Amino acid sequence: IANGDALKEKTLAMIKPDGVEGDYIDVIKKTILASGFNITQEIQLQLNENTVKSFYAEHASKSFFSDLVQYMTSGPVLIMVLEKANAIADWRDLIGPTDSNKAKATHPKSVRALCGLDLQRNCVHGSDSPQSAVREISFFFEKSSSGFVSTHDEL
Ligand code: RTP
Ligand code: MG
Repeated sequence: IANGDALKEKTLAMIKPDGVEGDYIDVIKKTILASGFNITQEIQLQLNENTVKSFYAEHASKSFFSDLVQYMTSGPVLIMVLEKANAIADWRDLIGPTDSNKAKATHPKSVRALCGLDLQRNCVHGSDSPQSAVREISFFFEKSSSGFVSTHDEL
């Protein structure tokens, strides 16, 4: 393939409220860029309850769902679209396991080891499959005549 762009893949990354509050935006972005991703879109938002419930709809029946909604609405988040070959799996590898304490024990170089606090407050999100990535990118961004625009109110 002559054009390397054809091999690229996009994923949705988010720095969650604890990551923004803890001043981890710059170090996480540096890690992202040093790992070969391009950041093609970014927006800082204050999510509301309905937005979080819809975004994390797959977890609606879980015991932790109401805590998750409270956590994700507790402050602004930074949402980014990351692009590179194998972006979806590579970003999941880079962030590490869901539980930040496990990340610290078994994946000490991961983002969640660096900035996560516990099982819930794990500072970052990543799409978990190609289907999730498409859904999540179009959840927050849509194509318009002027390029990609946010479908939510910017903070
Ligand atoms: P994410 O979707 O945010 O990238 O996280 P993940 O795939 O690693 O984990 P997932 O199972 O999708 O869970 C979504 C988020 O819910 C919170 N959580 N709390 N037992 C608990 O209290 C619990 N388990 C999960 C975390 O914030 C997790 O990232
Ligand atoms: Mg998940």
